[in-house]
Amino acid sequence: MSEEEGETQIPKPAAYDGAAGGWAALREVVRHLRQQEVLLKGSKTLKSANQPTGFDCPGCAWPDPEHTSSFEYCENGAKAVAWEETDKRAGADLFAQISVSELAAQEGDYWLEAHGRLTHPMQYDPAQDCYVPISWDDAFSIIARHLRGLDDPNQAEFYTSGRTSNEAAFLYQLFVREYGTNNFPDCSNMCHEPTSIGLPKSIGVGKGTVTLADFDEADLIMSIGHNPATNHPRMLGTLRDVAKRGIPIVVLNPLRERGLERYANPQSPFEMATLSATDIASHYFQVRPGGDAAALKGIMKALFAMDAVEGQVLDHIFIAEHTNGFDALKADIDATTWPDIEQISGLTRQQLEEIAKVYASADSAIVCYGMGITQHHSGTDNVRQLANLLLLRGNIGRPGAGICPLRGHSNVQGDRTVGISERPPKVLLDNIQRVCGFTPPRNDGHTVTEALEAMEDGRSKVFVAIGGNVARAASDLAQAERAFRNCDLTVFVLTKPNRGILVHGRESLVLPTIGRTEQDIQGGKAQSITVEDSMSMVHVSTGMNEPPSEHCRSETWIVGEMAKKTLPASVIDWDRLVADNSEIRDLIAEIVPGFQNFNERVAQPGGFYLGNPARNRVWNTPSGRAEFHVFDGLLEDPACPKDGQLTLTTCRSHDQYNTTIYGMDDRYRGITGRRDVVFLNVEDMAQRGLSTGQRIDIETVCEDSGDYALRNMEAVGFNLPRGTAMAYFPEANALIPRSHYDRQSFTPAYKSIPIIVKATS
Ligand SMILES: Nc1nc2c(c(=O)[nH]1)N[C@H]1C(S)=C(S)[C@@H](COP(=O)(O)OP(=O)(O)OC[C@H]3O[C@@H](n4cnc5c(=O)[nH]c(N)nc54)[C@H](O)[C@@H]3O)O[C@H]1N2
Ligand SMILES: Nc1nc2c(c(=O)[nH]1)N[C@H]1C(S)=C(S)[C@@H](COP(=O)(O)OP(=O)(O)OC[C@H]3O[C@@H](n4cnc5c(=O)[nH]c(N)nc54)[C@H](O)[C@@H]3O)O[C@H]1N2
Ligand SMILES: [Mo]
Repeated sequence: MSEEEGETQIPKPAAYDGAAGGWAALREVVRHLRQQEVLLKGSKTLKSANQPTGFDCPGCAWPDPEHTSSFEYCENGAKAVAWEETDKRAGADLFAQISVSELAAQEGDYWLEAHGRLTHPMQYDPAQDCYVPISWDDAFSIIARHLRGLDDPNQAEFYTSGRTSNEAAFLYQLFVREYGTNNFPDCSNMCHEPTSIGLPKSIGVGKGTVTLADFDEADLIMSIGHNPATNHPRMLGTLRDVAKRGIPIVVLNPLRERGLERYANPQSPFEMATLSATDIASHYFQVRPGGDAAALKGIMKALFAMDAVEGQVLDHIFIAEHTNGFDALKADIDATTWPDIEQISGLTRQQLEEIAKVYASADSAIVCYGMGITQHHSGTDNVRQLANLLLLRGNIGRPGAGICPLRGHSNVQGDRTVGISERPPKVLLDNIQRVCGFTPPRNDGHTVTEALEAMEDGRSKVFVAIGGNVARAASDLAQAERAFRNCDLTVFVLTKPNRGILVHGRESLVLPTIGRTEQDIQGGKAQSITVEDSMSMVHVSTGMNEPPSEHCRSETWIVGEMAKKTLPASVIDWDRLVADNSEIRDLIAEIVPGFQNFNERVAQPGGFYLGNPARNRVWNTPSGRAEFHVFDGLLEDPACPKDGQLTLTTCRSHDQYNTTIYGMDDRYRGITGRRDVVFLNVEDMAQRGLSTGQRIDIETVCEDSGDYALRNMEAVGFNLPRGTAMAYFPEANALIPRSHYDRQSFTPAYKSIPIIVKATS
């Protein structure tokens, strides 16, 4: 730093001094229930969250201790429930009064969705530029007319967001495959697709290998690129128990996240009464965004060095019996130099050697990870580096050890399991053909990235979504908007209106559905659904609240009616299936591997464990062994910043659920009342003469043509590594060019964008 710069005042970073959780979390639960005018109903509803006879929390996918404890929800689960249970309505009158253009002119993602629950099926009327009520029957006729009119079923895209139940998702994929396409873009494509693509190549299965019980036996937890205090708050209870046992928790995260440092359990009378808290992370290393693969290579390099001196550091017996590719991995790591590792990871050799020591002294280790690993150009390679690290010490397939991807939406894993897949496994298609008697398509379908490209250039003409908000969740907001507007028909099955419905095709339908907490009566009987959590536990969920309007329908009913109208000669008896979810489960049992005796097994308290071959050291890879993976593209990552550039990562605030904004605070990062902020390293700010509170512009450095910029943002000094920055998604998606995605999984590189910042003129 020059002398001049040295004299510049370095701003104090934004921070939150309390522990995560505690009384502040309980106060927030009450505030959010009150805001949605459901304090009483909401409190009663929350008592059934994650209970044996209640509903599965629509928040995150972290498992519950056998769904049998008496009190199993968290602050952010409560926000999700309050948001769904709201007494507010986005009724037909709202849409009659305000045109779509006027709605679109409102700023931000909070305002529209805050109107509450959708109450009527609606159709876009271009003459008035308004959504107007339509009957369900007419809505299905419009969908059928468009789908039947296409030259090729592959001209339609069928999106799923991960709240959809196993039953609805299974019916949806059955309908779409009988119709004739595998175009199943889904939220997972923007999320854990690198896990679904990378892990099978390494260990033969695309899911986590641990269960909750493993956390009781682990000697080390590594927590890489996820923020549990906000996104999986019930996980903090597990991490607290681990920390209390004196087990090290090593964190790799560019941001100092409060919830990974200290936590007071709102469900611990002692911690609440004494205002005490538990330290979570034993070691906290602030890796650069996108620097994880380099850091992991550094840790492995240190392990190889230790093994050369001490022996017994690597599990040579396991490596010999169970793996392939060890020599190639070692050669690659030997050839990777410490200066490169230090520069790209932002961590020192000494720090990485320290992690290696902690790792080598743990008998069994679990690696937990989230979007900080997956949402990069090298997302799939990153995931496979994690597998490498675990395999080197035989940390897969024994108690207290394994890999633990933190899944996103509460049933995103289940949706995939029951067939929402653009590259479906052969066994699924064979079983559909054998059991149902129609020939499903065998070609690959589209991910989100491919679907939007096809929509933009006119190859795809119809977009149907069960849930979600792709137009805001995708990268490159301008391109996503062009893609939607270029469709002949867009169909949105939603609980609440979101900005996505304003970016619609020439014809457009908004169809209101019921949520997880609400009662679904079919065939005169209350129905239950099932979901699968992050740890492959499948269990029942039963809603009990009144739906918001008599016109709201369940997703299974909507899919069944869509199928009947679109495929009059269908070989499936849709009415029989829709009338009774246990009939759907019987069909799932025949078609989806692992679901035999589904109805019987899921009726047991806590449900059942789907199993995982890698957990038993059965490797479903072509070689029948676990595969070490060489990632030699470390230095070519297009996100590696050049002089004067910063690397931007994009994350969730504490008050949001993806594109749903619950409020404007980000408590654990010390932000109140706003979202138009960019977190910057305080020395980077000083060097650029910027101060906290100043307005700045951000521009992406890229070859794509287009205006990838956010202007007039507020600079906030924060504790993150030099050369890096953070802003909130979905606003920051305007900065992410469409070409920035992982070439293996098609997942956008939301977490390593090269940018420049300057004061707003
Ligand atoms: N309340 C709430 N719960 C949620 C959601 C929500 O929006 N709100 N979303 C759900 C969904 S769909 C998902 S996928 C999950 C997401 O859960 P997370 O994976 O926790 O999601 P992010 O907010 O994206 O946070 C990523 C974390 O990674 C860190 N990080 C950023 N870049 C990097 C990097 O390059 N390397 C490393 N090591 N770390 C990095 C960030 O500092 C942050 O702490 O949560 C689910 N649960
Ligand atoms: N920059 C950046 N972008 C990201 C990410 C990031 O970290 N950074 N994360 C990515 C990730 S991990 C994900 S998963 C995607 C999220 O992408 P999506 O899953 O598409 O988006 P959500 O915001 O979760 O969808 C919210 C909408 O779902 C509807 N909804 C809620 N509950 C239900 C229900 O029970 N049924 C139905 N039918 N509809 C319902 C509501 O109307 C609500 O408006 O975003 C991705 N985008
Ligand atoms: Mo996600």
